[in-house]
Amino acid sequence: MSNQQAHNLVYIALGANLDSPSAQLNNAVAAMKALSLDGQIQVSSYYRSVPMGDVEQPDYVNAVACFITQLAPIELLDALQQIELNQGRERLVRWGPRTLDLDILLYNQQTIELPRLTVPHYGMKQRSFVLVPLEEISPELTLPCGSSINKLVNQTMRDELQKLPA
Ligand code: PH2
Ligand code: MG
Ligand code: MG
Repeated sequence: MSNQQAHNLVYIALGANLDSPSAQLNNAVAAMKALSLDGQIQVSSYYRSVPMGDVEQPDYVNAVACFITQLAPIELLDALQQIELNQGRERLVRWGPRTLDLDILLYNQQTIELPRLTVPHYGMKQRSFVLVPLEEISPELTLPCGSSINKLVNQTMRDELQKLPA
């Protein structure tokens, strides 16, 4: 991309519900440091959450991370999918159990509509396991649609999650 900025602030949702989910998230955070311009990555607490959707499966551990990257959106998607594969991700059932899911939530304030990638993430405004950790690391955040994070989060959403000890 010709007008790609050198510094892009990105937010990533992490989720896992197989093979020691918290350890999967730890490994993913370590791997994502390589995508960060300065090697720094900000990570929320880990939250236990009941599975969304109709598939019977174990509870999830979810978190949100943010960092600055020089990668273009599709390069970032490729890198995240490689991390998912490295950690044993198999795409069997839509919304089914997985060792690791890394979803791009936000890429600067950009709206992206590509065959492989929609940003902001299409479901993020409805999901407690995304919004609550997002608010934890960025309480002042405003989404590209103009909604501020603290207006999107409510007590019902907080009550749906169990914060895990650090
Ligand atoms: N991810 C899904 C389907 N359902 N439920 C929770 N609680 N957390 C997730 O990350 C999640 C889910 C597919 O991406
Ligand atoms: Mg995904
Ligand atoms: Mg997902």
